[in-house]
Amino acid sequence: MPTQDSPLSRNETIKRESHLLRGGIEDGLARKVTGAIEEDDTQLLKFHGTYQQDDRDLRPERGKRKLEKAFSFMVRVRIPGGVLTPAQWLALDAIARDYGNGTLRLTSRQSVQLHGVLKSNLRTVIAAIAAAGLDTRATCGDVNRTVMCTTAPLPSGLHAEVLAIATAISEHLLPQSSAYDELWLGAEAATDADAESIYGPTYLPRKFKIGLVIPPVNDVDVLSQDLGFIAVVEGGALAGFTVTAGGGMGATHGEPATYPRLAEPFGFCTPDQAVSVAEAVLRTQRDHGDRSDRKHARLKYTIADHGLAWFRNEVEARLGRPLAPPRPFAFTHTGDRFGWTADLSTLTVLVPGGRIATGDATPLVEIARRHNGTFRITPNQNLVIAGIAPDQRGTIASLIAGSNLDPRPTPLRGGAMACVALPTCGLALAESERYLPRLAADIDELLARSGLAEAEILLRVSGCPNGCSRPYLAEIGLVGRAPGRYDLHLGGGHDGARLAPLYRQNLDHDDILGALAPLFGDYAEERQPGERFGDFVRRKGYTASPGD
Ligand code: SRM
Ligand code: SF4
Repeated sequence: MPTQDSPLSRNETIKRESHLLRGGIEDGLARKVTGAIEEDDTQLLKFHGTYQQDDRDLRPERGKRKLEKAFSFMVRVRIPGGVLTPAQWLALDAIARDYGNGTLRLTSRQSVQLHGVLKSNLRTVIAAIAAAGLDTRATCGDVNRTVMCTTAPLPSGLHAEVLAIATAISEHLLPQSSAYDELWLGAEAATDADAESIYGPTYLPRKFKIGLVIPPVNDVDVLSQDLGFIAVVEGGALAGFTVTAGGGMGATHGEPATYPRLAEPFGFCTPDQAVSVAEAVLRTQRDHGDRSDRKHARLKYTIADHGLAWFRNEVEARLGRPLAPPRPFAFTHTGDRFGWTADLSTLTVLVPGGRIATGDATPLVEIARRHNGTFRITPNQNLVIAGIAPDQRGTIASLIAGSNLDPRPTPLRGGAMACVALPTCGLALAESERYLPRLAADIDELLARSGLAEAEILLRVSGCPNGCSRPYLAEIGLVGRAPGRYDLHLGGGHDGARLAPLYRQNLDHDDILGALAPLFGDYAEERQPGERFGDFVRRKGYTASPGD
């Protein structure tokens, strides 16, 4: 736990001296001699929704030729609940084609990322995103990030109701500084005298994540969020939310003080109270989160250090009233349900690696040109095409049939997710998105050999222990350790309600298959009716890691 005397982390000074997120960004954008901006300003840029990166595939060659790294920027769009109109889809597609690397990347938090944007085009890109009625505010940085919301097709108006609350929370917790409008949208410089009444001048100690979920689906992995709202539905109507706090995935190899953690339920609120509860929790973390050690600065550590009862008291003090006790909840699954809904109004398709290559010929562009409903990005990096008009069904079905988007993936592939990792992620220790196709194909083959081709097993890969694909909640989770080497975690729940302990360390591809093959054999022979793989390995005690 930090003490009064613990020195503040460098980022705290950068934030405090930034004049509410301006820093030297303006000058950095203007400097033509480099494709990068000043290091301190890269921290501030995140609050505006963009990360400086470089193409790691090109590093050796550029290094040899004594060239600057191949710098470019990743731009992350804020899309509460992942819902886009067809016009917005077309706009993002065009921006990625004109100014990015030609791809759209659907993320594990229902956003869209553009990669490969040059510094000289950053303003144009963010302004074009604004022209499409979207923004990139607070999608990165020490603030509340994109708010997630269940996308699974539901038979009632519940989705719209919960999405509206997710959007309201997202809007309410945006930074108030006008730096974004000034830097990117050409607004007049403001004094911002009263700005940041919620965050204060140094924002949060670290990133903060919120998700809303409608059981029995747990597609947003609500227990991995700093703050979660689990819908309580009575008589078909939304009665309120059980509120959870203290989830998070990130860890660092060899540093046991960092760990993934599941959120705990601590209260209940009615729908109209959700925004104020979110603000009270955020203020609690603002005041008590660790500002000296960024590896200990998430809400999960604040709660682990002080206890849930202390935390609830702090939230209630900021809320000005007590919270009702949490209500029970149960989930059936976290994955997406692919294909058409029974009423043929909605189609869910697998997007391999969450990556969509853009261009006029892309079937999704053709669909967006005809579609009057919405696109919903799922928390598993897939896509729901919702509200399909009867006269568009045939066309949409045939456009999808001619694409890489799969409405009927194998059960394993359908439940698999990988983070971006190489070549753009500066923190990647191993491949992930580029590794998943080979890994999933080989695991599918193993499963088929054991007569398990239809087994629904949750597989997730991350290129480092930060866990951006939430691998610690998977039934089979792989966490990058070094090029071609992964730690294997086993035994998460199919419902996102149980962590997967470490099973084996530092495995290469053949080791991974070698470790899984006998487990699949046993699972085929010895599982109980309906028993999930994650439950089976826990029951059989396969989660120990001898020798590790
Ligand atoms: Fe993440 C950092 C990609 C969801 C935990 N994450 C990064 C960065 C920005 C690397 C960096 O800091 O330089 C990655 C950019 C890669 C690239 O080239 O695009 C990155 N994270 C992603 C995405 C794109 C993964 C994906 O393939 O979908 C997801 C974007 C979400 C979004 O749209 O907002 C993404 N990241 C997550 C999640 C999952 C979630 O939020 O549900 C987690 C685990 C949950 C959590 O936060 O605990 C996650 N990302 C991290 C961490 C570890 C944080 C920690 O508490 O230790 C980092 C590193 C950091 O913050 O220092 C990180
Ligand atoms: Fe990068 Fe690690 Fe996140 Fe993968 S898990 S995107 S490698 S930070």
